[in-house]
Amino acid sequence: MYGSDKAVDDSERTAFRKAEKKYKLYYDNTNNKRKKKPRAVDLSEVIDFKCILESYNQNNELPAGVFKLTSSFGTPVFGLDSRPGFYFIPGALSVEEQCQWIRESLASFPHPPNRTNHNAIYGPLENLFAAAKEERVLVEIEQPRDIVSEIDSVHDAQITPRWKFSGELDKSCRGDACKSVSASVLLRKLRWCTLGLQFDWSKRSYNVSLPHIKIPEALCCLAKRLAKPAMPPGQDFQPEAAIVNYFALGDMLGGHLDDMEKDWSKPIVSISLGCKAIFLLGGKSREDPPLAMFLRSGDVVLMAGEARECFHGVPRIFTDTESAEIVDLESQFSREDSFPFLDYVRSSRININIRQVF
Ligand SMILES: O=C(O)CCC(=O)C(=O)O
Repeated sequence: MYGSDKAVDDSERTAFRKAEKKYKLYYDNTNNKRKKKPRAVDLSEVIDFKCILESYNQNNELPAGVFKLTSSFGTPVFGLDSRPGFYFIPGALSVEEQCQWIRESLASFPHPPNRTNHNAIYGPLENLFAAAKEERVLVEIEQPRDIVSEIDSVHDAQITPRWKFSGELDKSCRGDACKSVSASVLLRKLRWCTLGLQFDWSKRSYNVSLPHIKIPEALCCLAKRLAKPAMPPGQDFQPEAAIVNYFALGDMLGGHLDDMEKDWSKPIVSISLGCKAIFLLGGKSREDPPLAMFLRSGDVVLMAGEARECFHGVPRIFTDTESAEIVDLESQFSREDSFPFLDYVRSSRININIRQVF
């Protein structure tokens, strides 16, 4: 036999990586781009809180290992015996609320001083969404030499405008030498945006010296309301920072811990919008086999206490009509003049996770 049991691929080494590999999107027929077919995946072990809620509403029954929290929260909040501090609220947001936060996530959150993944390359970008809607392009601003030398620190490069949206693509440029890029491509390539206190990914910490504005009041109110079932009695959640993740087909969020906040008794409030996804909730070690569960638009996850020490990630989103489960969103958006939200939401997922930092 060629190879041996010892020659295990690096990616298979931990239980968490194995699960990521199991659910991640792979294609059969990778040689022929047009005929690319997503590889079938066994979803029989994925926990489905929508079904759990339906059967609970019908006959008051819950599967083994799942409990319903006794709280005054409007809709049922479920927990898992094996993961104290983890709560799942299926369908916590109405369709109208989902549309509102999808709109905000695209049209207003990625606006300076909030930073996005594009800051590192382009500096702050004003009105990305409007520019995409107007089919504008981003062009580099010619900088006098002395200004260039003043903005070469990483910090300044992130807050000094170096590019601006203009009406025309620079047709003279090609490939890497290109100094213009269309706003709609940038919108598609938006991966994250940070609200409130700014998270510095390179240092994996909050950088309070970066310019920032408070999280919008309406999002604060929503987060406070949603956080209640996981809050220590008598205390109020104080939303100070949020990370908005944007997923396109094939994107995944690898297993990680959110451990840069001071007080882990306070929950992370995590809102799902758009296409359905798989969420993996591991244990305190990557060796612990994770539980897989579906996240649909409008679902909310709370992670507090011990659950803050659990590895988690999103290996997969589903954009095909049957699996994405966004029919209600589509009909709501179709009723309004909501181009290009509808297009975006059909092929994407957005996650807003809100944190108390101190
Ligand atoms: O997208 C999700 O549902 C999870 C997001 C997450 O884990 C994070 O941003 O830390």
